[in-house]
Amino acid sequence: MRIRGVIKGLGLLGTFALFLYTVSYLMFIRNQQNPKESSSVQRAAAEETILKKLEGLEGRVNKIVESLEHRLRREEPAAEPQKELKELKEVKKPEPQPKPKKKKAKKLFPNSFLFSNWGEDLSEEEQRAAERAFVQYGYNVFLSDRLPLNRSLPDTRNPRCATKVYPKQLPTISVVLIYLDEALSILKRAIRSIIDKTPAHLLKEIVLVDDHSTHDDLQGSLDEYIEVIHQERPDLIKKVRHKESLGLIQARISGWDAAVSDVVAILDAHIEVHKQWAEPLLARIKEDRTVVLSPVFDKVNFDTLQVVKYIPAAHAFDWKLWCMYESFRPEWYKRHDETEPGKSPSVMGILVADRLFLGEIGVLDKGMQIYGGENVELGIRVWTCGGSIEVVPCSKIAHIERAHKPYALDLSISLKRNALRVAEVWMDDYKNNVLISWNLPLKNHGIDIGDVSERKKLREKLKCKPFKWYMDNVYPQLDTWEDLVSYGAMRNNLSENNCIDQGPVPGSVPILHPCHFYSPQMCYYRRSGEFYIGGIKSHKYSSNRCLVDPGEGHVPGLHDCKVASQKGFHMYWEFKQGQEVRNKHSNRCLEIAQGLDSYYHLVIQTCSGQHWRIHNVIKDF
Ligand SMILES: *[C@@H]1O[C@H](CO)[C@@H](O)[C@H](O)[C@H]1NC(C)=O
Ligand SMILES: *[C@@H]1O[C@H](CO)[C@@H](O)[C@H](O)[C@H]1NC(C)=O
Ligand SMILES: [Mn+2]
Repeated sequence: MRIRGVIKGLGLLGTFALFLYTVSYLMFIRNQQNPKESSSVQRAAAEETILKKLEGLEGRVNKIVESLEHRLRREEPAAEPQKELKELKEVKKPEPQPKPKKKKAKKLFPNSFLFSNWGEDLSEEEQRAAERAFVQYGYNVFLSDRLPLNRSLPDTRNPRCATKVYPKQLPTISVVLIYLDEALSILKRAIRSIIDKTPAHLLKEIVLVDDHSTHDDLQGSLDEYIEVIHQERPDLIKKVRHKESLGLIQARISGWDAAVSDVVAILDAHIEVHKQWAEPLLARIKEDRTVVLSPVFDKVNFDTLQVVKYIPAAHAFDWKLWCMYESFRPEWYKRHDETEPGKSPSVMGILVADRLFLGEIGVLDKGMQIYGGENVELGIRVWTCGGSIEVVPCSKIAHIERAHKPYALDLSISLKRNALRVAEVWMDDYKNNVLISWNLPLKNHGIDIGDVSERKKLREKLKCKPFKWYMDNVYPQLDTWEDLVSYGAMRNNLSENNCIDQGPVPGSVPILHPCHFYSPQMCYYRRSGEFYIGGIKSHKYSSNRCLVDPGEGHVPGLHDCKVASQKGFHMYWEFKQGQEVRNKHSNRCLEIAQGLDSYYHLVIQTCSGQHWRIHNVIKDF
């Protein structure tokens, strides 16, 4: 699963400092560069990547602030995904080194993430072995191989969870572990923890789904371990091995297919379950077989393998269908009982459900490839076709957030395709939002999404509710973009190779820049008259950046729309395709004008009848 994870690692202030530092670094790069000299696509792409990360980070910092405001007394602030953090570490100032210990070995891999917080005392030979395994697996296998399989984990639950009493008679559970070239000791530890922490009379089987691993130890050595387990628990473990790698989604489906118990839990294999993880899930499904559940994940650091507690949160997504954490609905917080299950728009990937019910509603979309989007499809389908989704705070799973994944390098390719399937089958008129979010044209986007007819038939057969119902009732935080009328690059026909661009970040002055069509140049015009430059946010609680006429001078402004609105800035514009962009208050226009340097600049001035075109029209405006 994609880990838009909550990380405590850096803490709020650290994250904020890192964010600000990076922003100023970016500004530095931007200022170094004359916009007229840098039209190369590579440059733009590099910029785009940095900006994307910044956007992501900014969003998350906003969320942190929000969630802090939201629940000030909680001990664990939400933070952001490890992936972005890691990449950002490259611009982080080196921290002062602690005093060297006596006869410490030379640091052989000073730039490896593995050794930033771990491995001080290793010999050179050990460092080499640890680094080799880390590069291969994305987590610290060297350490894993040296920890007991039944190591104890801190109890990170709310203390009241331990006092809850669950019925003795509960549905039985099949635990499915999906893996592709997982480290043997990690997989064994997952198995060990499931056996040790699940009541024996409830644990019917563990289904190992091997998505065509190539490592030898996942054959012979794993089988030896299974033999040992089978001496105490005959036939507990079932192995499903794929003849070729089918991807995470197909692997999950095949795991469900092989399972036979009342309830199926489909998990990653780099996990350890916590004490009493199964009972709250099984009790909830016993009450209502149509509820699909997720435990709360704790993070296991990929380097130290230590457990970091995460607070319970809902699982949701943006319009690209990347998954992310989200607040529960206000009702959950009002109850002031952190042990109660909370409603959730979707799951992150790991899921626990009544086996037959999951089958009745169509398991997962078989037509999806590799990774991503299947969890959102499941979320929408379960909610609109008669079930519901909940996150269960008293059920905890420790999950390693890997530094890198074994599946395809660029997961966005499969996610994009899968997201388009979800849009086509489930989102009715709102499917455009997925296309807009991926910056694709509404017609002829040229991406083969495969056959969706089976999925459409399923939706009809189950008589599922419209997507509008889902947004109104399950995920109202999502901005429906209903009054969005156009999007894409904005060009003036006096200078066709230049595009409106958000300008330096941080900063509040949009500019004219040679077109590269990446997100800093994406514009969005709403029927309300708001003009966003440099991206559009998926959620109502996030803020976009609005073009404003400062009222005097000729320099256009670009400000947080909520702030601009509070301050009464002139932020509403009259615009029709191929016509002028005129401010509704000041009556001045956004135009381009040649400066003393003979280049065109973006200005606000008395309208002279200039013509602008935006790349994509959603509806006539
Ligand atoms: C781990 O297993 C060993 C051997 O069975 C046992 O002696 C030890 O107490 C166990 N440790 C924990 C933390 O359960
Ligand atoms: C820009 O477009 C307008 C309207 O189509 C046209 O009248 C004008 O000549 C164009 N200007 C240039 C420089 O092409
Ligand atoms: Mn995982």
